[in-house]
Amino acid sequence: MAANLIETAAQLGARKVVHAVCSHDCPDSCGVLVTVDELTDKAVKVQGDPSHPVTRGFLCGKVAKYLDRVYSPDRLLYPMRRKKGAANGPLGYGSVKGREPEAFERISWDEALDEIAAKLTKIAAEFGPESVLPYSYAGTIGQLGYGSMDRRFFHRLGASQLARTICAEAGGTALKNVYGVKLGTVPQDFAHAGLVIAWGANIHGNNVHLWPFIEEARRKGARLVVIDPYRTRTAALADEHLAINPGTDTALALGLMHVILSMGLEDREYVAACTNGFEELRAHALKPKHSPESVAKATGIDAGTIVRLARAYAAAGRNGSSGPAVIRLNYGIQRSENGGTAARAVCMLPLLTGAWKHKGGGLLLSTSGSFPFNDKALQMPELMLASPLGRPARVVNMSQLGQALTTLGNDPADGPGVKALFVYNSNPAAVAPNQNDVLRGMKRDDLFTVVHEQFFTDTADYADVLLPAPTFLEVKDVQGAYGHLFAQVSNRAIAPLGEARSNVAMFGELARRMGFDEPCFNDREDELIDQALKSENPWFAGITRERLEREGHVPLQMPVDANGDVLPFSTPEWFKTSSGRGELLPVPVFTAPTESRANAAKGAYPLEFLPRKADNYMNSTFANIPLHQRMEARTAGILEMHATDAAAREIATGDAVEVFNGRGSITLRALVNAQVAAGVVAARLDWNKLSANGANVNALTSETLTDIGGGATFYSTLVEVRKGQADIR
Ligand SMILES: Nc1nc2c(c(=O)[nH]1)N[C@H]1C(S)=C(S)[C@@H](COP(=O)(O)OP(=O)(O)OC[C@H]3O[C@@H](n4cnc5c(=O)[nH]c(N)nc54)[C@H](O)[C@@H]3O)O[C@H]1N2
Ligand SMILES: Nc1nc2c(c(=O)[nH]1)N[C@H]1C(S)=C(S)[C@@H](COP(=O)(O)OP(=O)(O)OC[C@H]3O[C@@H](n4cnc5c(=O)[nH]c(N)nc54)[C@H](O)[C@@H]3O)O[C@H]1N2
Ligand code: SF4
Ligand SMILES: [Mo]
Repeated sequence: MAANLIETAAQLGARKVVHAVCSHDCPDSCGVLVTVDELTDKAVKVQGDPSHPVTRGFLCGKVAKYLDRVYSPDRLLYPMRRKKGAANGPLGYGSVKGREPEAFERISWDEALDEIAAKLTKIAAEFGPESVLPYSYAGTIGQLGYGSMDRRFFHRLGASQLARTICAEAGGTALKNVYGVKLGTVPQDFAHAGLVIAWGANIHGNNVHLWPFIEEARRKGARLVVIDPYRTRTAALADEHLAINPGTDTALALGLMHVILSMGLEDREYVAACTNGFEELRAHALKPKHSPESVAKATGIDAGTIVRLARAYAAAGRNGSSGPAVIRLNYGIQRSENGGTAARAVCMLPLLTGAWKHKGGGLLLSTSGSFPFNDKALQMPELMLASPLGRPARVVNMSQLGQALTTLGNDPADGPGVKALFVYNSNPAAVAPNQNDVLRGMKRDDLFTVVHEQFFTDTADYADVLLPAPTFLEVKDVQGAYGHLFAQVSNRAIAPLGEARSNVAMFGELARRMGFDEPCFNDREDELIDQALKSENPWFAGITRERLEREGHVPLQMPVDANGDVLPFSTPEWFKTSSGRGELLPVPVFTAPTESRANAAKGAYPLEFLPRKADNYMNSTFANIPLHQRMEARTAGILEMHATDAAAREIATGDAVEVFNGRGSITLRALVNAQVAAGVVAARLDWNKLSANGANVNALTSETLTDIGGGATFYSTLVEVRKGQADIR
């Protein structure tokens, strides 16, 4: 493969082709071939790696246009400092139209690092190092960029630890509770399925490289059923769309179990060999409250459909005439108050039918547990003991940033208030829940804020010091995936633009300024990659940096069956739970979210709100790129609502509407359509400063945490809607 690349480069003359990996927070982790003009060191083309078995030569719509992002005139290219006296807050549109915001002045890296080091040192001495809060998520999911030198730095400083819960903690923990490890059906094997259920999973929008395998299965007769309260493009392309009431997936899963178990459709042999707690679950699922009729009331899906789906699910793959059933569970259902239980309940379904035994059967939530990267070597938690604290620092939950910035420290037992916020790989001003409290916190005059970014994001608006970060074309990294089983090295295709510095380089430099003299702060990319790959786990056998550099992508050495297939959970050896089996206990109990229509009667906000992701953005990333904005024009500033709810409020398509609850209000334009059922309204995530009154959907979401894992509950949000404009704040 590498030989091919070199030949291609030679044919191209002054051009070379470099293998990189898309580092965005997406299950697909695509292999990307970057064509670079060697004379100008400019990337001239990006394409999906045709030799990567999951990328298969294509990129999603967002990254196919990636050069628009890399070479955007709006890139933050130099360190900057907020001018003395410049207001701390929204910078307005100037900051996204190629002009450097007036509030900032350019400084050198030396000045920036000196200032940050001096400030952090002073704050740590005065208030204790835990008054420093790092805030990062998955701007890059490269192992080094996501968490290596940054963690070493904050551990050595004694800064608060951040619980990174905003995305996947509830579902991830649920999967581990049931299976002991984050593994699932091999994505390529979806081509062999006879029934595919996309459960809280917008495959075509968020995970498009799974789609061709599903299409292949459908050409052979498979059906695709989508369970989603919103008519996503995945739902529109499916054989059947079940518009479930938000937050009621546990009820539906129990209803399906009720039908399967009352008809005796479970796989007895598999259940006996591979599960724990079957009799308890059976007794629980067979209760009348889980009958199709009762479940229909909670979920909004009629009883006949539930029976039909349960029978089809249990029958798939059994009679030899069709392929097995596979569930693409994604993280949609776990952004809900009881989302951990819901994910656990859905995860149990293939344990009852034994769908795991068949190629293409089972369930896929995440494959991230297949990659035994040595995070301990990368992140060195033992450095906390070398910090002035001399102990592990307290943990702050990132899904409650508003509370952390506005109330932490009020009770001395919780430790100091947050005095310094260091943001990288994230745009919390736009993506964190309960935005009004988050912004109130960020506006505090006594808060020192550093933001390491590629663009002047909503969070950059609140920075005291801004540092330029590179895109994935500009750095070297090593990456796994949460939607396939190939390890990859991402090579540096071009030099960092302007004065951008990688997370690794920036935190390494800063550590030296702070006087941290441990040699680990001198490690560079190659050393870190070697450390990341150093593992006793046989799944990484033979996977070295040199091999990844040579081959681009390398499959994990997973155990295979007699046919050479990787069939997770087909046999008892796969389970890593304490019982050594698929764990059906405790039995999942359905409770409607406190913020849901089931409980709406008690409050003034009767509508369930879906504050969605955009198909052509990546959370808040790409929201400022004109080309991507054009692809998302249909839903720009739009509230989608059902005709019944619109009529009841005398709202018509095109009307300005105020969407509000006790936490905030935003202004959108109504679009009356059939994307949502009556009782549900939907709008998508955007940058605040590109929104009507400077606030996005997260002005309405809450800091309530999920039942399991302490995750965010974006999709358990009640609102009311009225015609007219919210007051501009
Ligand atoms: N284009 C694009 N791709 C992305 C992203 C993006 O922003 N844009 N984000 C990336 C990230 S960070 C992640 S975590 C993954 C996430 O990928 P997904 O897990 O697919 O994430 P969501 O879009 O949050 O949720 C999926 C679907 O769940 C539905 N849903 C909401 N509430 C419920 C419920 O109670 N029950 C059921 N059954 N469904 C519900 C939503 O309407 C949504 O269509 O995608 C990644 N890929
Ligand atoms: N309403 C609502 N809110 C949500 C969600 C939702 O569906 N609805 N989804 C939630 C989910 S699942 C997630 S994962 C979070 C995502 O939240 P975030 O992780 O904050 O994701 P992004 O909005 O993509 O912002 C990532 C930022 O990192 C920057 N970045 C990229 N690469 C680098 C790098 O190498 N170094 C540095 N320093 N910066 C870099 C990008 O420019 C970008 O601005 O949002 C959550 N918020
Ligand atoms: S965002 Fe996802 S689908 Fe798009 S190129 Fe990156 S990894 Fe592939
Ligand atoms: Mo996410």
